[in-house]
Amino acid sequence: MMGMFCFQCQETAKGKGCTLRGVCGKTEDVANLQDLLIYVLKGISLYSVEVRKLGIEDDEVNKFIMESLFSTITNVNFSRKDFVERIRKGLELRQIIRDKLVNGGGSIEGITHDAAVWEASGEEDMIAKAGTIGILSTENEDIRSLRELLVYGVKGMAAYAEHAYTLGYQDENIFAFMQKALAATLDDTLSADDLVALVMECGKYGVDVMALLDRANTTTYGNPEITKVNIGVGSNPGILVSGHDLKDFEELLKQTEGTGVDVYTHGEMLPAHYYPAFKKYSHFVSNYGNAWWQQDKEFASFNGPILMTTNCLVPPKDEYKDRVYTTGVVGFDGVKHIPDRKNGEAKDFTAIIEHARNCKPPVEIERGEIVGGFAHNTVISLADKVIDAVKSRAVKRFFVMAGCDGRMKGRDYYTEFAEKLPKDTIILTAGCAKYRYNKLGLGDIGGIPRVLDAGQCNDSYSLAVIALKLKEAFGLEDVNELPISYNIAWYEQKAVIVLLALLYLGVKNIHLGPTLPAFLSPNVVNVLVEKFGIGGISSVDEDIKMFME
Ligand code: FSO
Ligand code: SF4
Repeated sequence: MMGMFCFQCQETAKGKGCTLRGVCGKTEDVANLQDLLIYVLKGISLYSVEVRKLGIEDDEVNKFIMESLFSTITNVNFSRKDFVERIRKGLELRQIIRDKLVNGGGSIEGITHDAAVWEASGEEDMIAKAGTIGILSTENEDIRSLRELLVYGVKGMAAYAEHAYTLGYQDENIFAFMQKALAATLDDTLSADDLVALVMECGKYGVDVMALLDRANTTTYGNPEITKVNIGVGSNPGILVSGHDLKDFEELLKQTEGTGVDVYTHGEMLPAHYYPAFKKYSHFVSNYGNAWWQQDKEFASFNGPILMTTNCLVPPKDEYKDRVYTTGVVGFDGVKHIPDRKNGEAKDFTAIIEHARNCKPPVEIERGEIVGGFAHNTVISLADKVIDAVKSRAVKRFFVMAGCDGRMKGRDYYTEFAEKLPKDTIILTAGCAKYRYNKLGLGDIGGIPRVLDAGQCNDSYSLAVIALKLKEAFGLEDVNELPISYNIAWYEQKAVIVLLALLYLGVKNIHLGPTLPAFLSPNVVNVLVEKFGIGGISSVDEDIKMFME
């Protein structure tokens, strides 16, 4: 046994690192193969950065790096076979891009790093190699911390870039940054300050990628609208769609039309209800359940098949495993997978639709409605109302509580925090963190709901746009002068890019919980505290007092 080491998410074992098996369910071999895949991506990047200098943009490399990074995010892919295949393909691509560099007149002389030259003859070779290149192979704790912070930021960026790409939107500068950052993590001459600078630059591209995805989503599906979402069930069999991929969702809606099979959202797919393009489908019934980590119970009672378009997948229980379908970069050995689009045609969802026809309708677990759709376009159209409410002191403060939910007990904090907030405050949210308080019935202030849901985690961008617009409207110099506090919950690496994007936009005093990332060394935490006033959380009462002062 060679062990593993992963500390990329909030639930990492003992707040330090998973060493035997992931708390997420990731096995040792998969964890190590993921590390090796990242190593391969770094090796490819050493060449692709040089190839780009020759004016050559390699679409295949860009796509492969983006998808591979995405596949290593927490709860995306647990399949050993998928990672072995990706590493094999990666080594092939590394050779191709190397040849392009040579043929284009570039020099490979300086590219001597092991990541650029090692070879594997088979799976066993890969496993052996994986044991030598893990996170802990960077000995200096601060350099390791900054390298990993950068890699996790880039992983989050890749996920959002992939969603935009699927809708036909891409930005070569974003691909170039991902590759530059990956290559930089192999460079032993870079100081901690150099890496801090790259982490900040990562935030800039974080803003860009979320703006790109916002444009892709709203151009394709319209601007989210204020929407009441049913949380009950209908009487037909259904398909439950989870994850973040709207293109999959659209194609499934089209293919289920008239089949007698209803479509439901789960977790982060809830905001699909807010898009005008999906409202016309009468078989698009409701949102079933809560955040990702409750899927072990909710998938069981749903009775029908479940489509996982992205994270967060929890290793499925036997009781419903045969009803789970993965697609895109998601994978789990022994679970059915719906293949990618070919030649620009839609994915073929026939198998899951046929499966649904023979299933019982979902068991009702709750009834009622939740309201959402407060992305930037909607909130800005309500700007006068919002500004008046702030001026008249009817609204004293906004709380950005975007981010992720998770299993950890301490996350009860966020429910209690929302409940105890003074009644003249409004919560701005996005991501699956909202499930901690979106069913509490917190009321409204003069018609403005006290929980404004902008959408998925990527729609945290909307919250930043709203803050910047309010700054303008109030004629303020600095976004930090607004009556907005940030109490953000994080879980996986998309939250890392959201955080870096907020820092890039100049937001200060962000509080991050339920625990600070294990991958931040004490010195890196100090830098974040000194430069940005980043803090953790303490008790609900103390924190509310601190924020309201
Ligand atoms: Fe949640 Fe999972 Fe959207 Fe994350 S479902 S935790 S930040 O993948 O992506 O908010
Ligand atoms: Fe552990 Fe999180 Fe890594 Fe899974 S993703 S192995 S839970 S640190």
